[in-house]
Amino acid sequence: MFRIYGRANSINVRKVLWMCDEVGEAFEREDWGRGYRPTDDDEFRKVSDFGVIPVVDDDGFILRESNTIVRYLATKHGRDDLYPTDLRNRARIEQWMDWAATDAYIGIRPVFLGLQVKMAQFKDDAKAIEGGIREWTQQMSRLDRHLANGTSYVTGNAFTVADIPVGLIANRWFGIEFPKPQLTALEAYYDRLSERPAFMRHGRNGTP
Ligand SMILES: N[C@@H](CCC(=O)N[C@@H](CS)C(=O)NCC(=O)O)C(=O)O
Repeated sequence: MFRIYGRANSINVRKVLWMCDEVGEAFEREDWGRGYRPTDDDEFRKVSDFGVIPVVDDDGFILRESNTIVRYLATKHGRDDLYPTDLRNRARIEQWMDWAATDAYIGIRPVFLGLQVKMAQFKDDAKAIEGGIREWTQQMSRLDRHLANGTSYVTGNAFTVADIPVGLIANRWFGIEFPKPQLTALEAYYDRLSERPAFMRHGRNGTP
């Protein structure tokens, strides 16, 4: 059995849920993390000592890091269409997954935790929120320019695993209220992803 540890409203758990749905991986899920049982609980630490979700247990094989889990599932299911073995096609996908987890995420954190979660540490920190908005907007404008060059998905004209983290960031961008420029290629991309039932279930489901 494929068991997912983590709350279903976490952006990183949602990558795994979306991917399971895409490849038809049956799973069971336990709620762990903010608002549920804490990840420093001894029971969680027996599974993973890193204190973050998601963690998965695939018949005794424990794995963390959401993007790695997404790629693991693609390979497990032989989905070369979603995660090609061709060196350059694969590298281009990984480039976008790395961007989503690093440069793109720097600005998102203070904005999401301050404006959406209203976490004590961020909610009154206008400077951090403003800085986050500036940084996030710059990154999303870069993504918009890339998409405006005529590609339907981030790596070309086919949906791949790269669109999972990037699509969830787009969902968060459109789901949180703050002043933002109109990014029409990004809007079109968001609507294109919305043709996928798995994205509607685990991404564009009302939770940013
Ligand atoms: N690089 C990790 C980041 C994991 C992470 O930061 N997860 C957040 C949720 S999105 C978390 O564990 N938060 C603590 C909590 O919910 O208690 C991954 O991609 O899986």
